[in-house]
Amino acid sequence: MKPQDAKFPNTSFFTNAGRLAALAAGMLLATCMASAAVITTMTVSGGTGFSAETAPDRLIGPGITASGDVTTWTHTNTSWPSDVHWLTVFGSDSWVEFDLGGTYTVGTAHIWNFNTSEADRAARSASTVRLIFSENSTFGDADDSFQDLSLSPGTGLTTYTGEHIALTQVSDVTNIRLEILTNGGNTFAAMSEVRFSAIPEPSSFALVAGMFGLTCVRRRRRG
Ligand SMILES: [Ca+2]
Repeated sequence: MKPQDAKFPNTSFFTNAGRLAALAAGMLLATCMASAAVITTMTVSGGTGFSAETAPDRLIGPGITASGDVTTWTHTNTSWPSDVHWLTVFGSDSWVEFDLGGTYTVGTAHIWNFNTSEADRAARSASTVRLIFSENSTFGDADDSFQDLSLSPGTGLTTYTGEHIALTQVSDVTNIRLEILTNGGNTFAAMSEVRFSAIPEPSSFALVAGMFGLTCVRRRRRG
């Protein structure tokens, strides 16, 4: 018998109640974690620099197989122009801005780099991108913060599941600007799909913490 079992015997009502409370809290925590979901209200605009066939809205829909867990979503490897990739002139036109359609605490960036079957896939894929988080639709003012991400090129395969990068948790975000800082060296830069997931609101965690606290108090009084 372990020491803690001797201190809190299984026959104790409060021990059982505490375990049930802990189990309930754990289930609630799991529910909260599961509620971290891909933001579905997002729209995008930005640099094209080439043609409407490669417009930024290709980053949120065409080519992606959006089913189940976001980390399993795959993107087609079709050559461009095929309406499924965003392709732009690298430099002053290699940026997009996402309007999240609401206010979120953003936890994860989901990025499918340029996943064409063409030979210039790696040269046009983004290598480093800067995400600028804003609490309004204006970029360059005091509320902005940013995080730089390093990316690998798309694999060029239809089984490509992208990269899922945890972000420094930024709250109250309404708009995100993505700038391609470096690519593989080509005149053009391209990406295939970008999504973001929101994390649970702090109030959910406070509720869970409260339940754990109640459990600890009851165990302490009994012990
Ligand atoms: Ca701003």
